[in-house]
Amino acid sequence: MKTFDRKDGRLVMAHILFAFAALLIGGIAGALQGMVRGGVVTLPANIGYYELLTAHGVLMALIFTTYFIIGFLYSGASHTLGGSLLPAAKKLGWYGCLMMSVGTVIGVVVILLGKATVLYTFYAPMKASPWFYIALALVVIGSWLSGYGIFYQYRKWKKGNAGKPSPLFGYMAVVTMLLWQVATIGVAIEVVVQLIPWSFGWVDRINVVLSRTLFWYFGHPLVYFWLLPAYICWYVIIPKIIGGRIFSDALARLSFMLFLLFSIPVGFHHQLMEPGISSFWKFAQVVLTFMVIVPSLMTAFSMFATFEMLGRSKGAKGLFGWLKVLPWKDVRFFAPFMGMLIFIPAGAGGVINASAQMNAVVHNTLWVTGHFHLTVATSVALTFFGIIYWLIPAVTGRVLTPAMNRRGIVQTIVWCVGMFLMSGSMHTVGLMGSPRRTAYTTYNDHPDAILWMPYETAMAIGGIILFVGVLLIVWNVISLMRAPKGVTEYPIGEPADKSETTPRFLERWGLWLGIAVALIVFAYTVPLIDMLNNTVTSPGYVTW
Ligand code: HAS
Repeated sequence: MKTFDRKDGRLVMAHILFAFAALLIGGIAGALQGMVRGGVVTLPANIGYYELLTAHGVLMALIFTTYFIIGFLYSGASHTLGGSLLPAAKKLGWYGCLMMSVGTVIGVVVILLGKATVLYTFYAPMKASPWFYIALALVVIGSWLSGYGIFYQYRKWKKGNAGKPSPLFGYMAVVTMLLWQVATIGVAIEVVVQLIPWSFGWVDRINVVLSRTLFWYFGHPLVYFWLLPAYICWYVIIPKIIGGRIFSDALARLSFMLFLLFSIPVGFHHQLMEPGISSFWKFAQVVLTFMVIVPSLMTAFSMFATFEMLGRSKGAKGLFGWLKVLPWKDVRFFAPFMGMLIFIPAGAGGVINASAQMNAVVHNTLWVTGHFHLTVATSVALTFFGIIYWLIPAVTGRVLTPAMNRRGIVQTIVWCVGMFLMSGSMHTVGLMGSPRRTAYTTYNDHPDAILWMPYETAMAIGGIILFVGVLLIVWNVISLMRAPKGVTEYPIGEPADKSETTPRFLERWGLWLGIAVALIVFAYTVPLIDMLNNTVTSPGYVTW
């Protein structure tokens, strides 16, 4: 069994530990803010609800995810693209990590000082301290450096293995980081060209629609930057853990490429209710949004096929006979599987959001908060949690014990119960009109708002249960760091049909990047020209 390079393990662990520290602090902020919103507690006068909401969103959605993803991708690049990281790739990884950490610390301090209560989407014309935007820029630049490290490792592997298709994990890591590089250009322009000069007072006013458009150019592919590493686990790791095979290597690669093509030119589906964008371009981007659903449907098909093939090989009968042969007591499978299962209603919610007429009903309500707690905070987060039970032991030279495995199963169940209560209530009360991004209020005892109250209390109870889930996962991470010494395999699945050749065109990066750029140019050029000609601008506001 190939063991993991221990020096590379340090880089991976630095990212993973930072991610879980962010999860813990973000979880404390989340639990408090959830209890306030549910009317269960009131905060002391010097702590603001929106301040906690900003800390929660930034730490969970931006920091926990980015650190975990980079750590995970580096582990796969090291293991599958040559067995250890090349010195330049490792250096880039460490510089990236350092720069992101400086940015994160500055950002969190500024938020906690109450100088950047602008939520994780930092919409203008709410104006934060310039240091908040500088911190964000550092995080993004740091992540770029890490991305370059992965590209470098991949290029060198390709040079040394001319004519061979790259290992599936390495290929998927490159697509994920490529998507990230292209997507972050939007937010980098927003932060550097618009927000920093404006927050320093070098310019008085800001073009709001332009800034929001640049944000969502980044904000939607951001959700696939979260999702794709979870899909790497589903496609590559899960087949090995369950003792099965990857249904099709080529299908897996094609689905990743389709994400690169279709995940970026769709940001307007977050702005369907906003003025300043013509309905034609909103329609065009909604059509492209429906295209980005296709690779997720391919993933669902592929996962069902993997389970079905395993079932048949073990003599299972009937449509769902495969359910009986899956290793339910193995947390490395159980946690990601619950993520998959929950992605069915979570994804269906996304399809509802993307339908323009229905978006008018749900936009800016708690339904949307419910949607993203099912997608990123359940499907993605549970998959990431499932990964740590083999990743930490593999990269630190330890083994998972049965007690830790059991605690992992309990943690997964706690998470699902908490999320069912919290996200279920958010979806329901959102349909009843309860807005998102608001603190507790009964709107002067308005009869509609009174009807929302029981659901908001249920949300708070769900939030408290989820906080127990955060404590349990942090406990598990610490236990895994202290697990008995030994050798744990880095589980990489094999394709079912090894004779199936992977089409070469799937690795023609110039071609795919060219199509992606063409789609972006199509979807954004005319609307951006309109916005640049738009002279409606706004001064900044500090609303807190
Ligand atoms: Fe979304 C808003 C549309 C997916 C995250 N989304 C958000 C926001 C976030 C977010 C964070 O069109 C809020 C941003 C904010 O703060 O304002 N979303 C979609 C669509 C999809 C989608 C069409 N979203 C995600 C994912 C996210 C995420 C993934 C995070 C990881 N979303 C929207 C829209 C909005 C939005 C609008 C704006 C709303 C508004 O008005 O503000 C699709 O990609 C979903 C496709 C998924 C599927 C499901 C496939 C199922 C699979 C599981 C297979 C299961 C198996 C197990 C094999 C079609 C792959 C089976 C086992 C058995 C036993 C049966």
